[in-house]
Amino acid sequence: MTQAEVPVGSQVYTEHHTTHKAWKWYDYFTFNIDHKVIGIQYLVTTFIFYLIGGLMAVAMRTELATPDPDFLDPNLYNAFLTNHGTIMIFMWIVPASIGGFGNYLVPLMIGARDMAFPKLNALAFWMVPPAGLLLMGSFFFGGAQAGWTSYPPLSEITANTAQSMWILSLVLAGTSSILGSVNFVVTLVKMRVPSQKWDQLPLFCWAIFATSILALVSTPVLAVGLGLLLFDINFGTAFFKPEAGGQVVMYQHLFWFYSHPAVYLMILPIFGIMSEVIPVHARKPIFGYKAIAYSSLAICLVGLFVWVHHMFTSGTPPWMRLFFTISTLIVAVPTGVKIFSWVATLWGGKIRYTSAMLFAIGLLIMFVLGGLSGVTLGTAPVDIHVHDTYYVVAHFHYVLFGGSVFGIYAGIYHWFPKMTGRMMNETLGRIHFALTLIGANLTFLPMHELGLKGMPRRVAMYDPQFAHINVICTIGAFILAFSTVPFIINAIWSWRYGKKAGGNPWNALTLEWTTDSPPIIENWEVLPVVTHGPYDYGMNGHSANGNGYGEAIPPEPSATR
Ligand code: HEM
Ligand SMILES: [Cu+2]
Repeated sequence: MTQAEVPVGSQVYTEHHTTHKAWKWYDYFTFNIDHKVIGIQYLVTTFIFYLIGGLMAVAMRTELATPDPDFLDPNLYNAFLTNHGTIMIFMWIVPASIGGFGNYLVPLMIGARDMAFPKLNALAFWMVPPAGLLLMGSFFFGGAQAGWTSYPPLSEITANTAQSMWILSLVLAGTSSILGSVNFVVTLVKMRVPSQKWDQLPLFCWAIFATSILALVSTPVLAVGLGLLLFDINFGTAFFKPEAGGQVVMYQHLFWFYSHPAVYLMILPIFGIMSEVIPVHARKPIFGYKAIAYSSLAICLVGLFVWVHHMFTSGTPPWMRLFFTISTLIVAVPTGVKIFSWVATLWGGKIRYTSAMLFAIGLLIMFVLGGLSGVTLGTAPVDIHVHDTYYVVAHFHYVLFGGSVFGIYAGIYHWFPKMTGRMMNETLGRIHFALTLIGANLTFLPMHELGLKGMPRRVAMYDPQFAHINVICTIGAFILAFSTVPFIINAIWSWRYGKKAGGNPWNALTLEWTTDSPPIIENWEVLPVVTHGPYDYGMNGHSANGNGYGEAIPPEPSATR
């Protein structure tokens, strides 16, 4: 498709769709209302936060290489610990997967020209950088030190100004995510091309739909908890101060009612990415489309009733522990359904070991390991034993790093050609993958043992008996840090000089691949028509339409040789 030249910054909406061209680099620094610009703004901004949070992790691991506190001042260690966790969750995984991929892909996957509320969308994005700046700024006031959970009374007595900035930062990020979620729900319900039925919706869209509903239910509860904490710290109230009749445990309930579902806010969109990447690179229809779509909804529903598993040791009575153990284990069922469906999709597939596919397979391995330790932790008797030890740290890094970061990378390798019009370098991608897999396992696998042997988490100094294992973890952390180098080189270099991608380099069947790469400003010259399901690889009998969508099975792509 060729477009006529237009002056940059010209009217976004034109009556005749003949005059649009891709955006220029400086448009990415403005209040742009195109969902594709916003998606890339999210992805790049959050990746910068990821690097900052990663540097904090490396500093912590350097400190932990020896039992003594000899590298970081202990207060600074606490501040790094708190901000590392906060940044990784609230400034990276959540906004990258929902804000970044969600914004870029949802309208393209449903044949829409934009999100339902483009200005609201831009507003939601522009809340993220100030939220990050507030966090960074808190370091001028000692840095928030009470951990990413910020339990009172600790959070009410350490570094108050910094703690208040931390709260405001999270409230800002939470508001952004609420605005984004409203937008996704309305977009998915109202903006699909008329020919697209719900059961022809790509699974990534189903995932974003479920995630948005979950965010709408849970995020306001966090805002309430944090708001009350802010009042306690600054205005002399006593919601969480036991000496004045407040209840510390109430904070934990409010916090975990959001923050447990937050793990699904992180993982569901990533699951959505998996369901797109795997069938395309295995050339097979996804196994169990409906099971995957509905299991997202099931995970959301059950996920709202398990938060107390974080509070087994907070004076929770035994009958309640039993209830929350059971509900926690039930979540493993719909999650297992998804894992099973992906493995079944891979089974006998014509797998292309592209970087995207490698990261997807890596995710499967890491997530299964993290899921297993999760099942043990969800069981109250085990949790009581290893609570607040490195076993927990090992578990959540397997699911968060292995389950989320691997998925984000898979998504980037998969959609980079669509977003930039150019291919990424596969050799660098494989090096990136190998280093990431080795680094992550070297860092986090030994932590299981540390935890079982009793090393507490959130400490800058520890008993010398743990020293050897900690050295291994620290070496792993350096490998992990280094693993991002080939990725960054690859992304920057390929963006400018990579091989031209064309509209559909992977020969995929979902709608986003039916337009140019990168798509023109309003996505399509002529809106696409959906004639069959999104994953009909290798299936015959679907007639093609004017957009080439639904053509019989394409030949092996040139992109992967
Ligand atoms: C995107 C990936 C990551 C996420 C989502 C993540 C998340 C978290 C969270 C939520 C905490 C808990 C903070 C707290 O308990 O207050 C934490 C702690 C920690 N993380 Fe990460 N992290 C990630 C990557 C890494 C990496 C790559 C490393 C090491 C190379 C690392 C090392 C640590 C360490 C040493 C702690 C302190 C553990 C403790 O003392 O309890 N993290 N991380
Ligand atoms: Cu949980």
